[in-house]
This record gives sequence, C-alpha cells and structure tokens, in this order.
Amino acid sequence: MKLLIVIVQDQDSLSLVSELTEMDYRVTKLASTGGFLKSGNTTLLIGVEDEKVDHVLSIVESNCKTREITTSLLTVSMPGDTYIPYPLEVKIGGATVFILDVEKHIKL
Ligand code: 2BA
Ligand code: 2BA
Repeated sequence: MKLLIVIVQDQDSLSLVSELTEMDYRVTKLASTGGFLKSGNTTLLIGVEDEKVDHVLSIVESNCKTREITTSLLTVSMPGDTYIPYPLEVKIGGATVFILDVEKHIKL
C-alpha cells in the first residue's frame, strides 16, 4: 500500500475529491498553508493499493491546473524604513505529490 500526499490549490480540490470518491478511493482532506505564498491550499491524504497509484495520479492530473499568479509578496526596503510591494510572478501546481510506502494499514 502507498500513501499519497497531494498538495493542490483550493479551487481544484472540490472536483478532485468528488472524482476520487466516485471512483471509490478513500480520501482525507486537510486545510493547509503554503510556506512561500502564505495562503491556503489543500492537502489530500490518499491511501491506496500499489497498483492503483497510477490511476489516482491520472485523476489528480486531470483535475489540477497550473496557474500563473502575480503576488506582491516581496518587499524592498526604502530609506526611512518604508517597504513597497514588489510584484512577483509565480507558477503554482498542478499538484505536488509525495508517494510514501505504508508499513501497515489498520482500522481499530
Ligand atoms: P472509514 O473507512 O472508517 O474512514 C473514516 C475516515 O478515515 C474517512 O472519512 C477518511 O477521512 C479517512 N480514511 C479512511 N481510509 C482512508 C484512506 N485509505 N486514505 C485516506 N483517508 C482515509 P470519510 O471519507 O468521510 O468516510 C467515512 C466513512 O464512509 C468511511 O469510514 C467508510 O465507511 C465510508 N466510505 C468512505 N468512502 C467511501 C466510498 N468511496 N464508498 C463507500 N463508502 C465509503
Ligand atoms: P507555496 O509554498 O505557497 O508555494 C507556491 C508557489 O510559489 C510554488 O508552487 C512555487 O511555484 C513558488 N515557490 C515556492 N517556494 C519558492 C521559492 N523559495 N522561490 C521561488 N518560488 C517559490 P508549487 O511548487 O506548485 O507548490 C505549491 C504548494 O505545494 C506550495 O505552496 C507548498 O505548500 C507545497 N509544496 C511544494 N513543494 C513542496 C515540498 N517540497 N515540500 C512541502 N510542500 C511543498
């Protein structure tokens, strides 16, 4: 068995979770925050049998789009301790996926 940790944008998470559930996969959805943009994203935990990993990945891929956003995250220091926003183009996702081996899966 594998545990997939899938980090996606909030906008994509609803359709992704719906399709995974329809396909009979079990999913746990966590609200998370990206360290760089410091804005919300969604982390999904998906425990699946090894042979189903590729199918799950194809569902993730078809539901998650890459987006370019402009953020004013960075600031530059000006004389007199003032900071001005510095626009920054960032390309986010599709999805960031970690695949871990599961030693044991039990229900108590
Ligand atoms: P359980 O199987 O006891 O699962 C309880 C919760 O544990 C799930 O909540 C889910 O958040 C998490 N979970 C379980 N197995 C997982 C896995 N392999 N990977 C990731 N997370 C996992 P829910 O998804 O809200 O499900 C609540 C209950 O509804 C489940 O209890 C199960 O009895 C049933 N269920 C869930 N998905 C189903 C499906 N696709 N078809 C039929 N029944 C489903
Ligand atoms: P954030 O950390 O908010 O990052 C959002 C996007 O900003 C990233 O998209 C990337 O394009 C850019 N970015 C992140 N750190 C950067 C840096 N130090 N310099 C320049 N640009 C940077 P994605 O790579 O698609 O990542 C989307 C979200 O997935 C991330 O949100 C983070 O929450 C998570 N993530 C990505 N890689 C990860 C990793 N290796 N470990 C844990 N979480 C990760």
